Amino acid sequence: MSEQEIKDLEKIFEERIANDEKIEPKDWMPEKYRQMNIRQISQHAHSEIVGMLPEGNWITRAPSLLRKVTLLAKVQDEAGHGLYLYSAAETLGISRDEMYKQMLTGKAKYSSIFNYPTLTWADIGAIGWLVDGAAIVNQVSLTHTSYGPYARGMVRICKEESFHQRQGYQIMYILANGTKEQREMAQDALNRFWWPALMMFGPRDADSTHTDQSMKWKIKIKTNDTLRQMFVDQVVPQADILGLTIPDPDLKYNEETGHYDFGEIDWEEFWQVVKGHGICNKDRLEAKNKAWNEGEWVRNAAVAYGEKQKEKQVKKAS
Ligand code: FAQ
Repeated sequence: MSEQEIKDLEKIFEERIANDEKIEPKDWMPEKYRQMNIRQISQHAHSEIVGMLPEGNWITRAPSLLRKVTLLAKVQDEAGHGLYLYSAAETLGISRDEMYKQMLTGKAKYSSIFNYPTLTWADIGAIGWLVDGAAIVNQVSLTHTSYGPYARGMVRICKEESFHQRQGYQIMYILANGTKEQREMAQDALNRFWWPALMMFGPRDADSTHTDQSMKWKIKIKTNDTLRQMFVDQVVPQADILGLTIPDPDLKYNEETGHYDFGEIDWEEFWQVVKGHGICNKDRLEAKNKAWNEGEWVRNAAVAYGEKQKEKQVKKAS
């Protein structure tokens, strides 16, 4: 393709973005746009898949049969989200195997939040309320992202995440209105998950590598700081209803801006976790590698079954 032809295609692409048109898999797109989407969508998929581990840890210990089936269904939903997202990324020309290997080898990132342990049952409530809550704030904005398959995947994922958020909040509500020990357990979970939940939105806008270009191409619709503020504004009144205290002495409603001001995030901790030095980074990757290795026979059996079915169809047709 000549330089002029590429320039013309770039112009058409930029116009389509400006007009809020969705970019579809077979459309022409700049290579950088393709790569940025692969990066974000695959990291998002890895987060869903690794995110099954902290909650999966409590399935056998959930306090009742109802809690057990609900948690089981939630964790299965997260697997489904991972699969939609891998499929969306595959439409950009990368294979699922390649993405998965990037995650297993620690080359690809996944959300920092899943490197924190789940120590008590209240942590399952805090994850549903805060982690799914933060995920929804981010993902509702991503339903308007410019890449069609990602945007459509987000619509369905958000519906399921809002159910997850409610089940988490309901766990917190029951605990917060229970015995003294239960209230203390709920408060302790909030204390440990509050700051990591705020870190899910990524570095400050001023320190973010990708935000400017992502916003230009409408891969991201809102910046990290904007989404973080939306989350804080949404969650503070919810904590008040629970009668729990958000562990931030600087948290205060600002009459002038109409938003809650909040304290400084420990960015040193954030980058340590992102770089692989969080409490559970090593365990998470070990668990995923173990599952991958031990599941080899299942994958082989599925491929063999698929081939047999194909042979049967060919025989029928001939
Ligand atoms: N953790 O330039 P930016 C869920 C990395 S929800 C780890 O600002 P960007 C649901 C970033 O990748 C959680 N790494 O990056 C669930 C980049 O590294 P790179 C997943 C982080 O992309 C609930 C570098 O720092 N949601 O799973 C984090 O513009 C319960 C510079 O940062 C999504 O992925 C972090 N927190 O903005 C499942 C949503 N933050 O690639 C189970 C889609 C930043 O240059 C249970 N993603 N980094 O090596 C996004 O919206 C964006 O990618 C952000 C980051 C906002 C996460």
